[in-house]
Amino acid sequence: MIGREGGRILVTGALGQIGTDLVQSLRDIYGSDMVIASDIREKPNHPCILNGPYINLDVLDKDRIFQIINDQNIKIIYHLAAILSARGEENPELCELINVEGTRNIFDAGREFGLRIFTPSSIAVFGPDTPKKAPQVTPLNPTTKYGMTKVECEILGMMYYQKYGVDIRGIRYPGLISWKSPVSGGTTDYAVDIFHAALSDESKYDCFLNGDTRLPMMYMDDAIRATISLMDAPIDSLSSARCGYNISGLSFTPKELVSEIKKRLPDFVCNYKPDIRQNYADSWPDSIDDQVSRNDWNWQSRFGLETIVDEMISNLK
Ligand code: NAD
Ligand code: AKB
Repeated sequence: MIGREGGRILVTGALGQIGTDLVQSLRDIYGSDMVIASDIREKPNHPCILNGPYINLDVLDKDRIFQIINDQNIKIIYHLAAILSARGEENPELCELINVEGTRNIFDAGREFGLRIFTPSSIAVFGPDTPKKAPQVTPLNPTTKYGMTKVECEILGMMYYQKYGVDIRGIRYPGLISWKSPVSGGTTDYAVDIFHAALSDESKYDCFLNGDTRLPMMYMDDAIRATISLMDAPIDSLSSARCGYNISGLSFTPKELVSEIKKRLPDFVCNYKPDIRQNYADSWPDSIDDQVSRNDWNWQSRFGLETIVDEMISNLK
């Protein structure tokens, strides 16, 4: 039995940065057999995924999604399969296809089978005209293709909720910092890569953003707790932000992160060599106003910069 619905949980895109952590947390709560991890990649090799069921699933294959939901008695989906910002700008057609069509397939399954669905949004929904501290409600004019797909999915989610009663919920995640899996394809990835580089023999990193780029960030443990809390919240406590709740962790610049790392690893050297990802970062806000999440489902972050740096270094060592 899972939550209110009874039945099992399916996680799409489970081999990515969030899935690796989320699958483990869900299995700790509900039991390994109740949580089916899936991804387009065929062979998982991570211990967090190998300790329970795994299915190969492309979210563009609607028939197979429906078949799995039916055969495995799925009642809840955490839909994480997506293309992130940097990879999305390299291949906008693929980004549109996977992020929007893949999500529409999951929403259609929600409509057919009466599912509860979590689908992440991102701070990338905001654009250069957003105030530096992004409000929950503000015009959404992203300049990246990735951000545009996230806005489309928030709107689509509200449409499926209002028209068909599908219980879709989402969070606008900031950049996430974690140690269990490597990251790639995003703009906030520097804040994970930098720890791997700092702990390497060379202890040197070429940062692809300039040192003063302030971005909203969050430690993965906070993000997982937010995700599970939102999915557990009573449906009538949720407001019109239900498909894209702002949540705030902390904000820092690469220079501030480097300074914290150097307190623990004094020989570490970081050079700043901004590339095209600087443009994406420059279009996003510095920080996030998350008052609506605090009011609706009692959200509050726990991890600050010093604790995150301690945790990353001790776990990666
Ligand atoms: P990730 O890139 O690490 O993982 C995505 C996974 O999706 C990969 O394992 C990939 O193999 C899989 N995938 C790609 N195409 C697929 C397909 N057609 N069918 C099935 N699987 C497919 O991404 P992540 O960081 O884990 O992000 C998960 C979600 O959270 C995404 O929607 C992302 O936009 C959102 N998000 C992430 C962050 C972050 O900092 N990690 C921030 C904001 C929002
Ligand atoms: C990315 O950098 O693309 C993601 C995000 C903020 O959505 N981490």
